[in-house]
Amino acid sequence: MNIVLPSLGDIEEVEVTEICVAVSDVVGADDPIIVIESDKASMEVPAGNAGTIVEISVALGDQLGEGAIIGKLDTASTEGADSAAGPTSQQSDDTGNPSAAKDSEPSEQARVGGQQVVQISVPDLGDIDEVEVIEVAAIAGSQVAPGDLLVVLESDKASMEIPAEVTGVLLEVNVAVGDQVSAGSLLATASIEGALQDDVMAEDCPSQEGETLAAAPSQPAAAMPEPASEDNMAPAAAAGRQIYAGPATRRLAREIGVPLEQVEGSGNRGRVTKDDVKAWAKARINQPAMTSTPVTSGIPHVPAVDFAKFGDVEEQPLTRIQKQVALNMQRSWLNIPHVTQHANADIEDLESFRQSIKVEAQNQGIKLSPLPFIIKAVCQTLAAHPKLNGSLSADGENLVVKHYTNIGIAVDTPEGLVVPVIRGADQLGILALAGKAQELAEKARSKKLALDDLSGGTFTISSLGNIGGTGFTPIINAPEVAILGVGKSVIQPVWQEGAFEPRLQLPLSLSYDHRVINGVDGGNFMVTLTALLADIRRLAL
Ligand code: CAO
Repeated sequence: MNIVLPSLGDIEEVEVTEICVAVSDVVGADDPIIVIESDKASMEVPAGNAGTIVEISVALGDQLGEGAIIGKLDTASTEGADSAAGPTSQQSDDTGNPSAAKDSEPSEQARVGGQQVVQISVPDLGDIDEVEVIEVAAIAGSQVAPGDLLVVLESDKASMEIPAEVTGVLLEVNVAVGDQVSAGSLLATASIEGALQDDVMAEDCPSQEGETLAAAPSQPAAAMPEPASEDNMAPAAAAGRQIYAGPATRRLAREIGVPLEQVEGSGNRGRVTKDDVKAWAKARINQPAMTSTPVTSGIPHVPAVDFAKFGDVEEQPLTRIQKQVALNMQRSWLNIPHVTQHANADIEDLESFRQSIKVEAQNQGIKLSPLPFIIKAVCQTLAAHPKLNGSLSADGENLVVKHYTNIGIAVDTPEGLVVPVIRGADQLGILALAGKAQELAEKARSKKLALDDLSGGTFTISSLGNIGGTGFTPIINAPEVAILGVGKSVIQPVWQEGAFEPRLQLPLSLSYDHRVINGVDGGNFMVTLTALLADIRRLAL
């Protein structure tokens, strides 16, 4: 059987703004088939009978008139299952008539004390007794113009936007979200431009405005709204943004707590669809950590993008560790003013020594990279500059300087970045440090780290030396106050005793918390560290 567009009242044509089903979908009598929209209202058109969709005869953007064929339904398989629903056209007539919004003109006008006050009421609702106020965009005291959204009403099947029909100032908004209203209920009172505004200007006194309005029967002087200031106009404008969405979409958004005004509509003319609402909610659920900080700190979130619109995509779920790292990084980046300082350490002599004892270390099962030398030098540098081994107390009142040195080493694993800690690193020699770093890196990669291995760090080293790069800005591992990034050493010409000498240079990047570490502290730290690495005999002192 044909699914036919029901009576549209006095509206001649409506636009198809959403197609809710696909061919071979099994639908119930009340299930929406399409959403149509006139100038003032949107409405879902239900199937009218239970059955299987065998054809969809309309496309998005089509203009339809009463009686237009929307599609075909095979009711044979479900005959009798939903007969109570009645024919499609009857169904639609009973549930919501988009023509009703046509009547949303000021229902009452009164010229009081030289101004024209109009009352904006709920228009004729056809057969519907009551509708719910689901959005109030109107704000008392704000300026409105014809077409500005005031409130959105919703019945079981249709939602209706009530716009302003006059230019003026809203004196009072008489409804709130959740109110049940019927035809003729007062929604708002407005003063038509040229009356209230002129009077207020002429009197140039706030109390005069009160007197003028007190003359209106329903407007006691005490309830007099302030004229809109620049501050309260801004939210009014934001709240007044028109949101195109069908009743089912609005219902879904309300049920799962999605603020429709934040959802980018992918439908025709920016219409928000159910899928948009679900995608918005899904994006939020998948990024609990990411969104918590921006919401509380007022940082606007990055809008969701449907990348599939531009080409093939694949979603790879983040591991638990990756999500935790994301949270830690964002927390640190947003809370700590980072400064990163770069310096090269001349490790020509260090490298000669390392090469000379590499085999010896290997015989003890130790792989000797530059890293343990750097750890050793960092420990001694921290002893000379203890502020960088500290933490800012949670209340921001004190710098907690630790009398122990536990060095965290960033380790890349298939599951994500982890930072095991070498406890008492300052007490260990270079070979022991190498062995410990190797052991922790292996434990990290085989997921054998204990909680103890991951806690208590005082300073972190992040080495990309085995990969490359001349410098980067490592993010502080809060609540520590500094982190050292290590790049790949390269031979560079260094001016020495009147000539350029080829010398191995190690790029180092120190990020520090500028709330407690000054540039001078960072600079001194780097001078000490590069001097120790340039002459590792000093590490023995
Ligand atoms: N310059 C030049 N070569 C370097 C170097 C440097 N700064 N650091 C290491 N190398 C060399 C080593 O000497 C070794 O080569 P040889 O075998 O010829 O001696 C090779 O690179 C591999 O070293 P490695 O990675 O096995 O050992 P490591 O001690 O340097 O590093 C560890 C250990 C755990 C830090 C490392 O394996 C790792 O996971 N690095 C990534 C850390 C990370 O992800 N940081 C980023 C954090 S921010 O996103």
